Order: sequence, then C-alpha cells, then structure tokens
Amino acid sequence: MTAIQDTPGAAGAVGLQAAFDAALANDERIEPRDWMPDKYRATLIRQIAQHAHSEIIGMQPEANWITRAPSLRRKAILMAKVQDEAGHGLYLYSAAETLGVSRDELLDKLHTGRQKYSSIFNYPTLTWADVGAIGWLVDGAAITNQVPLCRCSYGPYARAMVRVCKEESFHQRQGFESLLALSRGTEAQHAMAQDAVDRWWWPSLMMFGPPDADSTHSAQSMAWNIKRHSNDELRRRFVDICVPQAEALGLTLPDPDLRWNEERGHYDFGAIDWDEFNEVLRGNGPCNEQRLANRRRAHDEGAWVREAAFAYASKHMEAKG
Ligand code: BYC
Repeated sequence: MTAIQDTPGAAGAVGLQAAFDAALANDERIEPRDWMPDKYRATLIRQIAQHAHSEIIGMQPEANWITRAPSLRRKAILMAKVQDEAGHGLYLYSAAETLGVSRDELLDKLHTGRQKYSSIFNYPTLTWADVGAIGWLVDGAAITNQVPLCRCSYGPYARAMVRVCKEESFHQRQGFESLLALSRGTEAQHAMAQDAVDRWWWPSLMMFGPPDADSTHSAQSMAWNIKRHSNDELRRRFVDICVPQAEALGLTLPDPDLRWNEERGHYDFGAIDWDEFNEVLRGNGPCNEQRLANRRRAHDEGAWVREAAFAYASKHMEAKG
C-alpha cells in the first residue's frame, strides 16, 4: 500500500488513521513506510519477536539429537531442518527490524526474560522418536497457525510467512515419515513412537495460546487483520487434521474424550491443563532455565563472529567511500 505514506502534516492525524482503516477494510497490506497506529506497531513487534525467538530457541530440542541420529540420512535431514529454523528466525528478526526495533534490542529482551518464546520448546526431547513427534505435531501446529499469517496485514511479516510455511510443510512431512517408520518398526520402536506422541500431544495444543475467553490480544489483532482466526478456531482445526493422521500412523492420541461430533462437524476433545501452560509461561516448565542459559551462552560465544562481520562490513563501506 502506498496511499498512506508517513508524511506528517499532509492529511493530519485523522486522515492518516482513516487511510489506515480504509487499507484494512480493503484487505490491503501495510508497508514499513506507511503510517500506522503506535499500538499496531507495538503488537506486531511483540508477536513477530516472540515468533522469531521461538524459531531460534526451537533449534535446541531437536539439535539435542543431531549427534545421536540413527543413520547418516536421518542426521543430514535433521541438520537441514535445524538450519531452516535458524533461517526462519533471521527472516522474522528482519521483518521486526522494519518496524524500527533493532535485533540487539529484541535479543536482549529474550535473554532477560522480557519477551516470550513458544511454550512448546520448554519440554525435553527424551528419545529419538521425539524428533519425529516434533516434526509431525509441533511443525503441524505451526503450519496451522502460520498459513493464515501469510495474509497478515503487515506486508513484511506476511511475505516472510509464505516461505516459512513452505519449509514447515516439508518439516511436517519428514516428521510424519520418521514417526511412521518407527511405528511400523519393532515393538520397542512402536512403543517409543507412541510414548513421544503421548508426551507431545497436549503441549502442542497449548501452542495455539490461551482459550479465546482468556486471550488478551486476539480481538484487537483480528480487527487489525494480524490474526485471521482465534486461538480456539485454529486449535480445533489442528485436532481435526491430526486425528486421521494418527490413524494412518497406527498411533493413538492420549485423550479419552476425543470423538467425532456429527452435529458440529468437528472432533470434541478433552480439557487442556491451562495450569501447566501458565506455569511454563511463568518460567517453570521442565526446560525453561536450560533453554535460556544455552541461548545466552551461544550469544556470548558468537560475539566474535558479530564483531568480525561488523568489521568486514565497515571496511567495505570505507572502500566504497
Ligand atoms: N507460548 O492474547 P494471546 C515454530 C502469550 S515457532 C508462549 O492469545 P496472541 C517452530 C502471548 O504472547 C512457534 N506464550 O496472544 C519453531 C501473550 O503474552 P504477552 C511460534 C504464549 O499473541 C522451531 C499471552 O500469552 N509461533 O512453530 O494474540 C521448530 C496471551 O495470549 C503462547 C508463533 O509465534 C505460547 N504458546 O496469540 C518448529 C506464531 N500463546 O505477549 C516449529 C505467531 C500465547 O502479552 N504468533 N502466549 O506477554 C501467534 O500466532 C500468536 O502470537 C499466538 C498467541 C497464537 C501464539
């Protein structure tokens, strides 16, 4: 959208707001140089930063298995997947930077616990099957949540999501394939796959955020076309997708209340343990401390790389005059 360039005095604050509202009503994209309300900007920074942090913290649980992957092929696939997650983090930090914040500032907020990352990455990866379960369930939940974000009203975020979703779809399929191989393997392998699904199912449902009634940001984010569906809508969609896939895998989902509701045309499912979710958000999940400590250490150990890249870029700038 170019109609509402931020040129103070041109149309006055009222005119700028009206142009912004009209752009949303016409389902147009808002671009970095366009005028936008401060709260819209702040909401995007909050969500994109949390998303970027999730991508880079999300590398840890899977990276835990790179050295112990059961074959060279599985190791190569896993390394590529973990690298993809780093790439997603970079696209997202870049998208956040277009809103006027620096990457340093956002990383500092992550490292000091002032910005969140997804609850899901505070659970441990205990067996090799967890890598498959993350691909199938966690990447599956991520796609369900992120495909609608490809139509988010903020252009740079929407465009980043297109590429992220393509890569996440591939991740989801490789996770499914890996889990299928285990499920069809020996009795012990099948049991390991089932145990992983039992442990990852409920935390995956929590990824969609609190129930709609407790979601502080949903109504405003939906009015701004940032979120296109509510947390509960997307969670229901995810359950509907997973049930037949679990059957195809020959695995069960750990919910005795899961059954098809003919009238609603959706699966009913059991109550989510929101106390557990809130505890994880408060920093008391099984791996919160470890994840943040690893992240801070990686950042400190990478200081020389950032310094070298900066020195190299400065030299180039000087050479160009
Ligand atoms: N974990 O009003 P609500 C990935 C917070 S990356 C932690 O509903 P909103 C992947 C929320 O931030 C997955 N916190 O919020 C990576 C808010 O707190 P603040 C990440 C959560 O923003 C590597 C409060 O609870 N995906 O998939 O309207 C490998 C109230 O919530 C969570 C994204 O970030 C949670 N699960 O809706 C594999 C997608 N849920 O900020 C895979 C983009 C809620 O007020 N983000 N909170 O302190 C979104 O779509 C939305 O931000 C959410 C939450 C649906 C997550």
